[in-house]
Amino acid sequence: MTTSSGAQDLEDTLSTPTSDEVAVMDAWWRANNYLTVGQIYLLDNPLLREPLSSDHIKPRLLGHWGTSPGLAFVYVHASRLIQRTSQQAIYLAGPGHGGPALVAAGYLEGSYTETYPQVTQDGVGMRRLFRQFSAPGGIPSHVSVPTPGSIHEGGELGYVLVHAFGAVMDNPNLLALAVVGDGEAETGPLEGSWKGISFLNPERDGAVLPILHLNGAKIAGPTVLARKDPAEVRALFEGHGYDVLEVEGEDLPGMHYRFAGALARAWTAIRRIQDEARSGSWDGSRPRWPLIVLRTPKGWTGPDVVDGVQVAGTWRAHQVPLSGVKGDEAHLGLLEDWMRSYRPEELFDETGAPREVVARANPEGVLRMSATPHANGGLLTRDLELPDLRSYAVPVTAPGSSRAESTRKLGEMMRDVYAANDDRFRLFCPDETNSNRLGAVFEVTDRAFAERTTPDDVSLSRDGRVMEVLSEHNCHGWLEGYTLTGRHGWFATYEAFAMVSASQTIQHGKWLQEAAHLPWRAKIPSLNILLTSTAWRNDHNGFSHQGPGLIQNVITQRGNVGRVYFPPDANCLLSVADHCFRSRSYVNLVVIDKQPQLQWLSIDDAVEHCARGAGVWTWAGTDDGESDPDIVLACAGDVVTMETVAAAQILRERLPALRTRVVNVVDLMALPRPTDHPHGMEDTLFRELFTDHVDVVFAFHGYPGAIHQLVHGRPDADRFRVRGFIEEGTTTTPFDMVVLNRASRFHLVIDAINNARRTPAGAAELKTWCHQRLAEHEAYVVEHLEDMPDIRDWTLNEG
Ligand SMILES: Cc1ncc(C[n+]2csc(CCOP(=O)(O)OP(=O)(O)O)c2C)c(N)n1
Repeated sequence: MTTSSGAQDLEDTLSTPTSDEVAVMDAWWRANNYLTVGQIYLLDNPLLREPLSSDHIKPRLLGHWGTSPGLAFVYVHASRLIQRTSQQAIYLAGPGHGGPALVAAGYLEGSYTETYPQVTQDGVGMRRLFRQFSAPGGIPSHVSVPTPGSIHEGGELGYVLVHAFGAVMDNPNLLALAVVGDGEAETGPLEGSWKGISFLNPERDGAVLPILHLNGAKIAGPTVLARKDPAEVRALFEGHGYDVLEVEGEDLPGMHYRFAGALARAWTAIRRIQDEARSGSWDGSRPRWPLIVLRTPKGWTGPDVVDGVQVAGTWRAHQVPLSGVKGDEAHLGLLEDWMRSYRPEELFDETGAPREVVARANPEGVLRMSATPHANGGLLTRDLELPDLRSYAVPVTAPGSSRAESTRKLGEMMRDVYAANDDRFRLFCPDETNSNRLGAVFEVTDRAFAERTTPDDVSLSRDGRVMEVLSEHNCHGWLEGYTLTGRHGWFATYEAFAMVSASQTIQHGKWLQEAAHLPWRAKIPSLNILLTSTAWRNDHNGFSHQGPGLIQNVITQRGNVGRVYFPPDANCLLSVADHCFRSRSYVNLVVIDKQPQLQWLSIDDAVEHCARGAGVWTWAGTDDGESDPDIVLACAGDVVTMETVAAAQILRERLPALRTRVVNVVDLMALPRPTDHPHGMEDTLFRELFTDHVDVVFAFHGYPGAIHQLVHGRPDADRFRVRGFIEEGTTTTPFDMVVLNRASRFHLVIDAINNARRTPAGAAELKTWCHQRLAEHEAYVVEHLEDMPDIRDWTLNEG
């Protein structure tokens, strides 16, 4: 690679800060450290205008000191880089427990006061800043949603790089600075996330600069990478494809000069890679992106030895290095010495405002990392250009008379969404796009891949924009980073393995939940998750592939962020997907299998049915709609819907005197009361569907307990008899799956008879017949290794 002389000059200037620049950075850093300590310890006397007394100390000392000085050190150096280069940058703190440092950064940059005007840049505001931290009615201890500039709370460690990579995809001008904790680097998700560069395209994507912060310790012990021979660490990351730059020490100002040098090298390397790619002189090989390994002591600049024990540089510095300060004169004295060591009088003027020497470190306006719109992605969101969902409709002449692979239709829709939105839509999928029948997207784009390709590869190129990596953590985290910075996407995964990233779904849901309370946070595109290859149709893969657990997680979340949809066929899927593409700030779970399945509703009926969320399928039952039925057969989920409609047919044909009503639920969150979820249907509608006293046999795709949880508080909720996935399964036939879980059409018929308000003549005989059919099935599948033809090829014969 060649370096132009202009670029070399810039690198030289960047890598050799003047003593004035170092003084400014050091002042800002000291101010930040001072504010961090103040947030952890002080209730009052924020500027130390009087000697510290125990009255000034918080009753509960909460927060994490150890990581904070390192985070602030990197931050101020990044700010200088931004000042010099106007680089758009976003800062992600992997060790998000360093919250006070990032809150202090926003405060020093002025954006905190712009966001929260009561936290003024003076003594009064500083007192508020200190008191609110980790306090009831105040702000959380991490780099959480209320922190301006944050898209990454870092509470659950492991996701900093996935968020960073997601943020820069299709975001060519953005640099994501991602500080990785050395403890965090021990987590599975983080270990897998270094591979992000194998999917990055310098021509159209931005860059991630990982800064591995080896401060040596985690909560209670050393970290693996910090205790390794540095040569091994270097080899590890070189093996991942990075160009490793190392900075080590605690000497000042030496560290400022050395880190500035490393950052300058890293940044110019990134720009060189991008300039080459964007000017057409790139040979297409995967660039060696820079990575900085920063070795500083944990708790750098904090108390060295406390009560005769070494604290700085050890795990003891992780949280609150001086404990019991309120009642311990010696510790109080140490705290005062510590805070005064930053020379606050040099940093804050008589009013308490940051002095010029501090403020000069701040970039301007939206270039301040705490004010970047990339961290408030809704501000940048542009709606998707969406095709007309009707153009993908499956013709349905009669319900249940023909089969189609529903997700294939969604794939066609996604293909056209890709084509119309080549800068703001991506599909993320752990190696299953084709398997999940979404392969139509490959008609317009490839899988993204920055590593070597061979002639045998199909739909794989550096220009591809379908994100396939065999890591649910990467897929989920990339999509989160992508949507948090304002773009749209879907994560499509086998249902069972959505549990791999379930914790991420939960954490993102929490983020959205909190963001909903902050008017300044603009709504972002929803996190859309397609759960396919579902439990019921993983008869070929077996028990390990059968697990609908994510549904349970999402419905259990607090508040109104989670939505769970069970489109029973292709047209309903199209309608639900169209809604998800447009929606904002939700977690949308869409559950539907990929195998050929019966189609029920025309596109017009599907749109109407999905808009209502639930409705009576009059053509399936024998209910006259005037008086109450004897039994309600309800269903949510594609396979169990088929079983329900089949059960209703059996009852219609073999026990016509029993009045049945079939209710299909697409929007699961229509079931709870409106006070419990915004989608909850009004009581009158609930009664129209389910009556208020007739028993309901509910066939559910997921675990039965979910329905009981959701209808809690509805009239006579005990009348709901739920069949669902009860952890019975194996490698067997599709129908055997519903039989094993006692949710087959025959089980539903027996349940209906057992719970109906009337028992018409012939009911006992029909139950006997059902038992016989089940016995027949058991014998047949063992003998023939497939389902009985009348089950396998069943279609609805409208009576
Ligand atoms: C997934 C996860 N496991 C455990 C924790 C509890 N925890 C909080 S901080 C921490 C140590 C972090 O060490 P490191 O990443 O090195 O950060 P630093 O030393 O910079 O504080 C642990 C284990 C967590 N937050 N997330």
